[in-house]
Formats: sequence, C-alpha cells, structure tokens
Amino acid sequence: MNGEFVPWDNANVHVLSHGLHYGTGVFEGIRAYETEHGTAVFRHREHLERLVRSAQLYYMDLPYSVGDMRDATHELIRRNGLASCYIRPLAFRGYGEMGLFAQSAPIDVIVAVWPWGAYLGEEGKKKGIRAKVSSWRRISPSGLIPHAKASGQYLNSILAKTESANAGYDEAILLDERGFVCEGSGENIYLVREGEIVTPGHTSSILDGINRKSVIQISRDLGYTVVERDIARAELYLAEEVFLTGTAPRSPPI
Ligand code: PPE
Repeated sequence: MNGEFVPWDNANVHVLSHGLHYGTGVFEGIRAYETEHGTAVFRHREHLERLVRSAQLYYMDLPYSVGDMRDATHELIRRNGLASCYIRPLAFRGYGEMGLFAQSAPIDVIVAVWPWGAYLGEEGKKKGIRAKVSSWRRISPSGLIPHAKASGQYLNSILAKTESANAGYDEAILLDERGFVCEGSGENIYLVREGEIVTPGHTSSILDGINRKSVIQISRDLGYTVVERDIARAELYLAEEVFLTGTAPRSPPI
C-alpha cells in the first residue's frame, strides 16, 4: 500500500477518499497459478500495462512503474506463502480534496492478493452456466470509456449482474448501445457458429481482455478460424456453443 507492506487489518482508507465517492479508481484482476515450475503470474506485464493505460485515460499519473508494481507483487505473494491467488492492483484518488476536479487528491496505489477459487466452479466449467441477456446495455463510448478498467464503470456491470442473479441466472450478457452482443458483466464472450469462433471486436465497447487475446492466439495456433465482428442477439440462440473468458471467479455453481 503506497510502497509499504501493510497487514490486512491495517490496510484502510479515510471515508473521504475521493474514489469512494466518485469511483475514481482504476484496477486490474490478475491470477497467479501453481505450475510445475512454481507459482507463475499469468501475463503480469500486460495486465499492469493495461492499468497504466486505464489511469492515463482518467488523467491519473501513477507514482509507480510497471516494474515496481511487478516486483512488489512478487514479494507480496512470497510473503503470503501463496501457491496460487487472485491479484488485485488498484490506483485511486485518495483523501485530500473533494469535488469533481480534485487534482490535489493523491493517487494511492495498492496491490492485494488472496486465494480466490474458481467458484464458477469446476462444476460450472463442466456443465455450463445459465446466462441471461440483460436489460442494461454496456456503457457507451459516448459517455464513458469501455476500454478502461475503471472502478466507477463497474456500476454498469453490477446492475446487470444483480438483475440476472435476482432472476435466477448465473451471469448477464450485455448488448452494446447499438444492440449487438458485447460481453458478460466481467468477461468477454465468444460464439461457435458453423465451425468458426466469433467474438465482438473493439468497436463493440468491450474491455480488451487479456484472456481474450490469449484465447484468440491459442485458437488460431490450433487451426481454428476466429472472426472479430458484430454479433446479432439472435446469434446467441443459433450458436452451437457460447463461452466466456475472464480472470476472476464469476458465479456460483449451478
Ligand atoms: N470484460 C469486463 C467488463 C471485465 O471486467 C473483465 C475482467 C473482462 C472483460 C475480461 O478481461 P480479462 O480478465 O483481462 O480477460 N474482469 C475482472 C474483474 C471482475 C470482478 O471483479 O468480478 C476480472 O476478471 O478480474
């Protein structure tokens, strides 16, 4: 937390922290996996580079470099003795000034790690989940920045996720402002149709998922055709298969 290792119970902020009031934070979700070569962080640098870009988009200068944050995270995982874990870096406007143009509010940076199992569940992975097209559209690029991973933006995901959970579904699928398929509340989406893997492109207001990039690369390496294009809602029902990718655990097993 701001350059120090802080015990869990002391990792607190002031109630007038700017980010708490206005959602002025940017974050990442990263995973460290246990491998036969030891604990390995998946695409660490790419995640941290996305954090830097998200911060730039919201006029926030991060006081630490990608290298600093990477080294600190490795040490944090070591000190916690974790073989595998979820990693949550967050940079937010802290305590100092209120109001919408609070340039003197500091940029606080934290990284937290904890064990977070795939409670979409091994069960969910095998049997699939039930998803519902949300009545909420994904945030539009005319009002916010879909390509940034910013705290305030997640109110949109939370509305969609809560609506779908209250209706008895495991996950929400959001359409973009034009009515094309966009993504899950916190995952990218893909359809398998007539032998091709189809996924929305960047004009669809998606978050540029790190797992998305990997899945596209691996699929192409395996000889599959991956097409990035607009997807009509009806194609969800016509698809032979629909799948999602993302870092965090998603919904409870069905
Ligand atoms: N879209 C959104 C809106 C999103 O939040 C994520 C990650 C993705 C796509 C997939 O991106 P990637 O993980 O880089 O492949 N969502 C993070 C936070 C969700 C949560 O806290 O819950 C995550 O999965 O860590």
